[in-house]
Amino acid sequence: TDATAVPPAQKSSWTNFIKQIASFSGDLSSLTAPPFILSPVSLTEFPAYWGERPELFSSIAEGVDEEDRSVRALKWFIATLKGQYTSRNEKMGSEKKPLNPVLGELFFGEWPETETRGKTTLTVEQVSHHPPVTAYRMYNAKSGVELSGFSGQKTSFSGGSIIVKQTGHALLTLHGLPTGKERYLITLPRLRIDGLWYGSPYTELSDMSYIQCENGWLSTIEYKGKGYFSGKPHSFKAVLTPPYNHPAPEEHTHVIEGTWHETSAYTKASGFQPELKPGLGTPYFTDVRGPKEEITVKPESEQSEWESRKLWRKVADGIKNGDYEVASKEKTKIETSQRQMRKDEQAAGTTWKLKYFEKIPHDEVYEHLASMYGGQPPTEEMYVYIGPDAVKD
Ligand code: HCR
Repeated sequence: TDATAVPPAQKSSWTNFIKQIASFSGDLSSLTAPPFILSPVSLTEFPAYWGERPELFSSIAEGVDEEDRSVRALKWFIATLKGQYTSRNEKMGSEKKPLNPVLGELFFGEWPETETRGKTTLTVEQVSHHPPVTAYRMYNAKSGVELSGFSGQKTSFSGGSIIVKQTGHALLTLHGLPTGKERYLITLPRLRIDGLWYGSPYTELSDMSYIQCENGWLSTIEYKGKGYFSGKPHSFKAVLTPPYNHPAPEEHTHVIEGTWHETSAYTKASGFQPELKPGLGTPYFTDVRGPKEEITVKPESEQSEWESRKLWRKVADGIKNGDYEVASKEKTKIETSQRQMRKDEQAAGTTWKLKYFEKIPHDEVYEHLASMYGGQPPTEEMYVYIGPDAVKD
């Protein structure tokens, strides 16, 4: 077999890279990859995938009851997966190695207000460099829907694929419902990066992830790829179950099956029949074949030196223009200045201070919600948003 997607001049460097990955477990970001696989986009931009269906996000709060809101939360979550996991393949031809954010790197953006929705804003901060950890907060003030979370990766190599265990979690909070606030824990699927040998990596999801609402509704999402139960890539099956003390659990269990990059539909929706509800009335549960809305970011001339696109501009241009010498020279400049900052901090006995988030070692909301369905690990840290528009309720 031949690594067909690898430019001839980079074949040996690609083979070396794969060998390095295979003999190494941990933080992939520190490995040097051949130019053809480099992406000009920093990992701090990735949380924007959560917001690319802004109507679905803000309308979670419009659900008439807990069951309806849980359905809407699941629908929005599934609809984000295509962007999260296949958009690099669509835009750049394959999964690529994102730029490894520096500590303190920031990314801001918004999905502007329209007639049908309020404005949704996103704040992202890189809270750790090695290993990379990204904290984010997305908020729609009009509907009171907020998502906050953090994202890290533990990687290993198995059977020719990179296995990525995602660390971190997200909390979805609906503020200001007539019944008070309602919180949901969202956990993240495991990734397998296949197609490495051919030089055209793509991401497949595996295992399970959960959306646990504090009032007891639980979505269990099972991911399968090609060759497993449906034989189709990017398949999933989601089961939404009512709280344990619900009087009619069977009639209120929802089952949705399909592919997360195309369409999914109910295979069981007895009782509640949300597909008949206004606004949810399509034969599909999710249909993400149409366009999504990318985040709006203010021009670089108005950005600070810490904002991702401005910070990486010269490196990104080098990668885009195929001028890898420039890219690597500019990357070295950024890394050198970062090392100097860490040295200065050490000498002064200080540490880097986060700007928009505060780290807490144990997240009680996570602990409580994970214990409801036996989620692992039993406890986890969290980065709490402390920006000027933090919601206090
Ligand atoms: C694993 C990955 C970096 C992390 C990316 C994450 C998990 C980040 C959080 C997002 O919400 C979802 C997401 C999607 C990406 O699929 C995932 C990336 C895929 C590749 C990249 C590696 C660090 C790069 C490996 C190098 C390969 C492509 C040769």
